[in-house]
Amino acid sequence: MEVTVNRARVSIVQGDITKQTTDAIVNAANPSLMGGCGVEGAIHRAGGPTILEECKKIVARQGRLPTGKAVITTGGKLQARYVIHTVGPVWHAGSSNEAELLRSAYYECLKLAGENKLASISFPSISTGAYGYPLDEAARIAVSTIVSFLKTQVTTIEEVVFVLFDSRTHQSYLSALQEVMDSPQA
Ligand code: AR6
Repeated sequence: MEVTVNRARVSIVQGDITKQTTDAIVNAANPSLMGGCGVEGAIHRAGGPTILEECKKIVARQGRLPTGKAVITTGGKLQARYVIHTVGPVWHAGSSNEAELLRSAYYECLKLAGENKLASISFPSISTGAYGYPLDEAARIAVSTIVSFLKTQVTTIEEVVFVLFDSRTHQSYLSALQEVMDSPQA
């Protein structure tokens, strides 16, 4: 599925984000930036050790990455030139400002991509794996944050791709994008 928002394309595909050819891919990291499982493990495996080396330097300089913030490194051996690392919220039954933090994670990645004059970026489904965020709610937040950013911000970004690993997640994001595009404010 693909839609146009302002002049940018937003698309939803099922697949492996490490194979994407966008300028940047986003990593659903943890605050240590030292690697992990899930999409983070896949990105470090495919991208090689230079990504982790840059992450270590960032942590030495500015400390652990707070939830909802983002930093950028090389893409190493990936086809994407950059990896933007962000930390989504751990789900605590909705009692810990999770929605706002998840919105912030997406927003900060887009902002950083624009500051680096990137034209295209791919996102995984942040927080819905090990961090346990309910899928449909997370998909709505992800999609609506991207659509509203593209509508309201001056940016170099021309293409945003959601790359979802499994069919349930893929379906959830398709429904969320349909819902956002059908809503009167869209
Ligand atoms: N491409 C696209 N999506 C993927 C890939 C891939 N190659 N591999 C997994 N996913 P998770 P989180 C999906 O757990 O919930 C890590 O250990 C996966 O199916 O990677 O934000 C970090 O170090 C799911 O839909 O991220 C953190 O400690 C989605 O990516 C913690 O997990 C996110 O799942 C972050 O948890």
